[in-house]
Order: sequence, then C-alpha cells, then structure tokens
Amino acid sequence: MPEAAVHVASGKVRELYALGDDRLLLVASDRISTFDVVLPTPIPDKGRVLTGLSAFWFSRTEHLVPNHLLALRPDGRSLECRRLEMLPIELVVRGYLAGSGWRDYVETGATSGHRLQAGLREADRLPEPIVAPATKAAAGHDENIPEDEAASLCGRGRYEEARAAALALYGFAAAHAEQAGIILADTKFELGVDGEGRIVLGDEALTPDSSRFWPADAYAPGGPQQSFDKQYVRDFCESTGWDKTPPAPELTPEVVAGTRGRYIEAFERLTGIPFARYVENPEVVM
Ligand code: PZK
Repeated sequence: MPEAAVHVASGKVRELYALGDDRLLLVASDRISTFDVVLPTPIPDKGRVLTGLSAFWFSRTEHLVPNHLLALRPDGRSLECRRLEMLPIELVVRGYLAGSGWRDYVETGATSGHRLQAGLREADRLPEPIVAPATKAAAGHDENIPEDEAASLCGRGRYEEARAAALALYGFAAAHAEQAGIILADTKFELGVDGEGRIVLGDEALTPDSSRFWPADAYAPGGPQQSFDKQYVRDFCESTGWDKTPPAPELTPEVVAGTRGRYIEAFERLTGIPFARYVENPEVVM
C-alpha cells in the first residue's frame, strides 16, 4: 500500500506533505501573491507552470549541483523530493541591483557585506553576481545577513560549498534566460545536506516566484523594472487604490487571462516546449 501524504506545512502559495520518512511532496497551487499578500483570485495553471519550470531547471543543472527531485507527478504540479537537512539560511544570487539589495545599497553603499562602487542606479547590472544570504523568518521578512554570519550559521566549509553551488546555478540559468530574452535579475536558492553529507539543491528553483524575471526588451535601468509575470497584477492592484494590506482586491477576468498568458510565455520561452505538451505529459521537461 502506498503511504498517505501527510500535510506538514503551508506556504503562501504552496503546500508541503510528507511521504513516509524520507520523501516530501511539494505541491504548487494557483494562488498568487503581490506586495506580500495572497490575492483572492487564482491564476489557472500557475502551479503547473512553476512546477514544470522547476523540474526543467533541476534536470538541466544536475551536472552542476545535485538536487532533491525524485519524480514529477502526472498532475504537473507536484514534485516528489528527497528529504534533506535544510541549511538555516537561503542564498540569494543578485546579478542586478533590485529590491532589498538596492535599498541596502542606497542606505549603506553595500549589500550583504559587499561594498559596491558609488553611482549605481536601481536595476543596474552588477560587475559580477553577488551572493546575499538571508535568514529564514518564520513570519514577516527574511533578513539579509553578511556572508561571515552565514558561514558561522552553516559551518564555513558547508557555506563555501553552498555559495559555489548557488553561483554556478545562477550563471547557468542567467545565460540560458538571456537567450530567451529574459533577464534573471536575482534568484533565491534553498539548499540542504543529504545523508552522505553532500550539498543538494532543494525547494523550487529558478521560478518566477523565487526569482525576478524581467523582459529584456523593456530593460531600462534607473528605476523599477517591469515584472515578466506579475506586472498586470501589480498595475491593476495599484489602479484600484488598494492600500496593500489584506484583503487584496479580486482580479478582473482580463487581468487573470493576461497574467496566465505571461506565465505560460515565460515557460515556453525558457523551456522551448509548448505548455500544452507539458500538460499532456509533464515528463517532456525532464
Ligand atoms: C523543506 N520547506 C519549505 C516548501 C511549504 C514550505 N527536500 C526538503 N527536505 C526537507 N525540508 C524541505 C525540503 C524541500 N524542499 C522545504 N520546508 C521544508 C516549504 C513548500 C511549502 F509550506
């Protein structure tokens, strides 16, 4: 008898189940969040797009960093994974200056302990990608910490290994995305350690929910950039005068359709595979 999936955790937009002692099931919902609030209106197929992209990247980057993926389920929205001992930090790789990296730079001239040249603009490309570790807050916002503090939390050797893995993954994915006309501005990785003591990539990886994807044809440093996936949602929410505290407004059918189209476009540009083929047989991304 296959063991029942036992619910163990809920994220804002996904669920985590245990499959016995050694495996987990990561299920991506169609929920969407903006300005840190989950919207009342789902985006059909968003969970499948994110799961398909994650599985695509896991299979394309296995040669660089081992990952936790064991199987992609036929529903296209769930990943069976190896259970790892997760590091107590997440690793953000920033190739461009945005979000909290930009805010830290404006205030201090540095981000996560990396002093940057003066005169950089919001959304500028960095001379080289930087690794910005952050603590995982149970609630509220993750906090950027200097790399030395991350090394103390993980152990120096483990941190150095995780850092090298994150940089290798970012370099590979950013180059691939650039070919598809998408700038991978930054991305967050969650890594863990397996039974043999190896550093392993976990969670979802290189999706629009864990990354900033910008359309390259609209790139204009010196201000905030358009989001590849959530721009219609943000523009709509701003246009309603919503104060960004819950509850968020319902989306219109036009905003839902436009946003769904952007997710599918990101999937198709990055994977080179028609989304309809993925729905028919998710294994096509592997
Ligand atoms: C793990 N999360 C975050 C994800 C949630 C929460 N392979 C793994 N081994 C052990 N733990 C995790 C993983 C992974 N991935 C991931 N929490 C624990 C998370 C999805 C929904 F509610």
